[in-house]
Amino acid sequence: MTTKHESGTGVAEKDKVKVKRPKQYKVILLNDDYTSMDFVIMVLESIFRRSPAEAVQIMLNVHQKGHGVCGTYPKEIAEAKVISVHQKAQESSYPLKAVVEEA
Ligand code: TYC
Repeated sequence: MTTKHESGTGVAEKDKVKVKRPKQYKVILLNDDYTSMDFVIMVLESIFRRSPAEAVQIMLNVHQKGHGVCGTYPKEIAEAKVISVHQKAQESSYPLKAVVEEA
């Protein structure tokens, strides 16, 4: 952004005002051999607000490739989502893991 102002010289000067957008972070879901597919789909719908069709796609992608992106968020939100995944998994005794990665 550029703003004009007068600093006493009678000449309007321009100051550059940098607009910093918050850095984005990916939440990556990791595959394992024990968490049920239905549970992963439920996590993707409830924590990551994915549609049922998107949730199935992301789950299958993680199941086949070993990892996959659930969503991209500002740092604090991404970290809070990882904590929610681990809490829900622990409640159901699943070893499901998620990690945050800079986008
Ligand atoms: N691999 C699991 C199974 O066969 C399903 C699964 C998918 C687990 C994605 C974790 O992040 C995951 N039941």
